[in-house]
Amino acid sequence: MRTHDRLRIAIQKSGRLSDPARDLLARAGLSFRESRDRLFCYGESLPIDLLLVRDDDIPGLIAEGVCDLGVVGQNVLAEQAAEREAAGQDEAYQIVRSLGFGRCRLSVAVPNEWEWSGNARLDGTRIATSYPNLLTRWLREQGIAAEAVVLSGSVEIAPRLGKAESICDLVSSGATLQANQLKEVAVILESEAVLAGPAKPFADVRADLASMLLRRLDGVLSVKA
Ligand code: PRT
Ligand code: ZN
Repeated sequence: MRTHDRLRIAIQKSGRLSDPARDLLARAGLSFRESRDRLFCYGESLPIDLLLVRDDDIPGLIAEGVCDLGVVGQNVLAEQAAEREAAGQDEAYQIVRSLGFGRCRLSVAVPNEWEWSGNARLDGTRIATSYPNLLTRWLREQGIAAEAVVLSGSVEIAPRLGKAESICDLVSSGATLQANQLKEVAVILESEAVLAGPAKPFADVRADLASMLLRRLDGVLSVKA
C-alpha cells in the first residue's frame, strides 16, 4: 500500500506526449532519478514521483488511485469518461489544466469521392474508430443511425479493407487522411494534452503538493502563452 506523503504523476512512457510532458515538469523545477526498469522515476527536487505508462492506462490509474495526476490527451480522457458514463459509473476524473501541446481533433472522414451533403449521409453506414463511446454519443446527438466498428489501430485503412465506409480518428496535419484518399467532414472533439486529476480533491498532504505544482505549472504555462 502506498503512503500519501508524496504525489505521483503518470505520463506517457514513449509517444507524442512524453517529451513535452517531461519538458514541462522539468521547467516547473521537478527532477527525477530513473529506476532501472524506467517505469518509475523518483522525485529528487520535490516529493513528486513519475510513473511512465501507456497513455490509455492513465485515466484508469487515476480512477483507481494508483496515480494522483496524469498528463494525457483530452481525447483519451473523454473517451474513457464517456465509457464510464455509458456503464453508469461515477465521474472519476477532471481536467485540472490544459497544457497547450499535443493538439489534434477527433474527426469523421469519408472517401474523397463521396459527395458530402451533410451528416445524414452517414445514415446506415459503418464508421471505423478507436473511440466508440465518443462516436456513439455524437451519432446519437446528431440523430444519425450509423454503426461504430471498433479497431485499435490503422483505422484509416478500414474503408479500403471493406471493414467500414468511413472513419472517426485523430487528425492533426491532415496528411494521413490525404494519403488514404479521405476527407474530413465533421469534428467531434478538439483535443490537447491536459493535466488530469481525480474528481474528488485530495484530503491529505497531496493537496498542498498539488497546489504547489499547479502554481509552478501556471508560471511556466504563462511564459509559454
Ligand atoms: O503507446 P501508447 O498507447 O502510450 O501511445 P499511442 O500510440 O496510443 O499514442 P501516441 O503517442 O500516438 O499519441 C498520444 C496522444 O498524442 C494522442 O492520444 C493525442 O492526444 C495526441 N496526438 C496529437 C495525436 C496526434 N496529434 C496525431 N496526429 N495522436 C495521434 N495522431 C495520429 C492519428 O491517430 C493519425 O494516425 O496521427 C495520424 C494523423 O496525423 P496527421 O498529422 O497525418 O493528420
Ligand atoms: Zn495509446
